[in-house]
Amino acid sequence: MYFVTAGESHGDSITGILEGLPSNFEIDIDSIINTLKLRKSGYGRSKRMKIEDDIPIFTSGLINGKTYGGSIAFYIKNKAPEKCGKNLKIPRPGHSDLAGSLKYGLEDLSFPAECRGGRKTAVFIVLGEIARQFLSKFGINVLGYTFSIGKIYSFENEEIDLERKRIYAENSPLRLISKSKEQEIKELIDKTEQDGDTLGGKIKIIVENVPIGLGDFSQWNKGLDSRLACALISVPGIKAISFGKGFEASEILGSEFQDRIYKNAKRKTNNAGGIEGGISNGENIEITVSMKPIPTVKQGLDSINLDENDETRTEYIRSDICAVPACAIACESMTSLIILEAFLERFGCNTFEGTLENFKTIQKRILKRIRE
Ligand code: EPS
Repeated sequence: MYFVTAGESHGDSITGILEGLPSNFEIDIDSIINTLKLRKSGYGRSKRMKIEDDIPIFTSGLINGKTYGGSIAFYIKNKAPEKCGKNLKIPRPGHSDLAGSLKYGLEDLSFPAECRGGRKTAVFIVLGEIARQFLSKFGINVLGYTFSIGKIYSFENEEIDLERKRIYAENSPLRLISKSKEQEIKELIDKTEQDGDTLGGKIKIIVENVPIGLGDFSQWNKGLDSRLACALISVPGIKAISFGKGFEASEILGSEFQDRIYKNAKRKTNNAGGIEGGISNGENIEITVSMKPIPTVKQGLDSINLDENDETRTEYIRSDICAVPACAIACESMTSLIILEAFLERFGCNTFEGTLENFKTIQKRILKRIRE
């Protein structure tokens, strides 16, 4: 399986291609459109979200909504009236403006961010939704949700199952899994907007019912955690990733941290976050990522005019105040794509039915070994 994207945030359209899905898998396009709507609707998003429709147009790879083996290609038309290329001369700290333009010798500094900006997450969400739908046929559920915004952490209700958490998240303007702190966070976003500033936050991603054996221990780049980390750090704004207890792990003794193994390979803790030695161990995969605040800020930041090398302040048109809820969906999508890639390596066949057969046979073999 392989996926690529193309397009600019203010260009004609943004595009995605996904290849390597087994045939005879039916894609639910309405559900993809619904997730794209959720991506736009988070509290703190920019006025641009009201301009865009975000409807994917599929141009290949599907016959009557079902895969047949050919690459799936689609595009989302941009509606924002601005044309690509703003003749930007003052690089915005935190964007790819400076380093990207110096690298490629660009006079207009806007193009690197046009290519790498947050709008590309719409493409990843279409790709990721296809992956999430595929995985759900095998009982594997993936959810990304907001854990904190700024310094405010939402209370986590551990009692409810992942499907209930999804219902909460999809009905929350902040993609929280409980009502706790919702009002406080909204007020923080409003105040930050008045101050002409922006906010980041933390996102949790949970994968449930993960089969044992996804990813590999043989090479540095084959580990499931290596691949998830690579994909998640590519989401615009993500600056840190941790699996399971993550950063806390360095403060815990070895005897406490390790997830002890009991009869039938059962565990009572999941400090490792479901991956040991680069391979899924059957526990939930639990990841936390940290998103930095949006780099375009209304109050302006110190920078230079690159043509004149004069110190000045950045210019402002508009920006999101907080895009953590949208980013949580993008992280869910990237996780779904990597889990599906590893899933197809282990169980994949040319057809959906063949994949299901492989899955059942291998799962049966593993369960027999640990249950008998
Ligand atoms: C973005 C800046 C804003 C965001 C954009 C990402 O767009 P604009 O420059 O047009 O105001 O709204 O995100 C999207 C358009 C989107 O669909 O997510 C940036 O600087 O990366």
